[in-house]
Amino acid sequence: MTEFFKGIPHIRYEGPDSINEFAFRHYNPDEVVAGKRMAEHLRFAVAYWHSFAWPGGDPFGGQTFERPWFGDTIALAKMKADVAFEMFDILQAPFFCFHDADIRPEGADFAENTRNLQEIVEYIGEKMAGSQTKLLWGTANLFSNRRFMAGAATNPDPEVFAWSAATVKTCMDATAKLGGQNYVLWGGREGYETLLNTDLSRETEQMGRFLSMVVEYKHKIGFKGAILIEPKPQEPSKHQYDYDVATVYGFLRRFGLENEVKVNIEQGHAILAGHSFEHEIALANSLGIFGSIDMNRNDYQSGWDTDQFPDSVPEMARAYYEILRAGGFETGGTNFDAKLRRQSLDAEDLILAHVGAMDVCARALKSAAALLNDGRLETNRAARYADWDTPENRAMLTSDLASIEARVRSEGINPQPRSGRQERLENLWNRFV
Ligand code: XUL
Ligand code: CO
Repeated sequence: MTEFFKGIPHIRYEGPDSINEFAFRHYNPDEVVAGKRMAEHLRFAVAYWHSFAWPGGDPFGGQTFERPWFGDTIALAKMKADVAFEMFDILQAPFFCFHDADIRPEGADFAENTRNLQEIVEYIGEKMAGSQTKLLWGTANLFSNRRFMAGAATNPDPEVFAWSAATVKTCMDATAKLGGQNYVLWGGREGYETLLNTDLSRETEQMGRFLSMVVEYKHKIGFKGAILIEPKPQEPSKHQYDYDVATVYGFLRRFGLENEVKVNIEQGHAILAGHSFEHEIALANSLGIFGSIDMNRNDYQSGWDTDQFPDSVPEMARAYYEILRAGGFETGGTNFDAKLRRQSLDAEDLILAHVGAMDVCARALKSAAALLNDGRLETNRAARYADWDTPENRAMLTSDLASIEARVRSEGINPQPRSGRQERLENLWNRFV
């Protein structure tokens, strides 16, 4: 045991009436909801970077957190892993996620980075052997170091492309070794600051080839997990190429990868792109590329990615409703890509942030499942489109404009507007959340 979480009890389900802060009120892993254990529906993951690597800085000030494992040595990286696995155990977290740079010390060159990564992956592998926590996904940090300031795969300098490709190979190896269920690519610097110095055609071609190489390598090593792209419209780049789900789908089609790559949708990124979270999930589902979610919220006034823990059951219920309609997660899960506020210094804050977030998601899941089970929303939706199910109407979709014109004339078609019943449906929705 390390000292960090000393005195903090294991978190157990105690039910909605419990006044114990260190207990779940709604997340009951073994409770069956819509035919599956809650733990299997939600597939919660802790994000290594925010919880254990982030120092608490903001644009106006540096580190606020003082963690005994901060520093670039193997011994400290091992202490960080010890603390991380203690937290996973306290929370009964089913999964975690990491970037290479979160878990290993930064080396002087590529060879040292790889050695460090391998040593820590070995150590984490041993810890996982004695833990219930599995790896949801691994990824490479191709955005923090200054070498990536003009992008990774999209960099004008081919040496950065080479470094990035080599790094992703080592991170895919690490993810496969730890039994990861997905591999994620988030291209925070894959975009531009100004078009005045950017060759957009070259950069997107480079990015397409890079992604194809990732898919080829996945098959080469027999990695069974999903490759996921995480869309975000901007921040840190002024414009990012993986803007949103629709843009990513277009990109995948352009490079013939739409059956190979799915999306990891983050709530805050959806908001930054001017969408709701549920829109992005529903669209990904309809395109057959829904993979996983990063669960955090943005502050709606700030206009940037504040990565806060979720606190709104109604918002989350919309998201889980779409996830349930999509048939639930396969390899994906609910990754808390969320960080504490920089004044939340205590070890308790880290635990309670996750406890609250897990409870919010559990309540939302239960509401969404009850709504789906009630069935009225779906009956109404189906009824709204029912006229499309007649043979004559369906035939229009394989017809042509002239034939349809003839039909409108001969049948005297004269459509009458019908209510969309939005408020009635909102009233129904609100009875469940
Ligand atoms: C950044 C972000 C990343 C990705 C993984 O906004 O969400 O942490 O989830 O690189
Ligand atoms: Co994210």
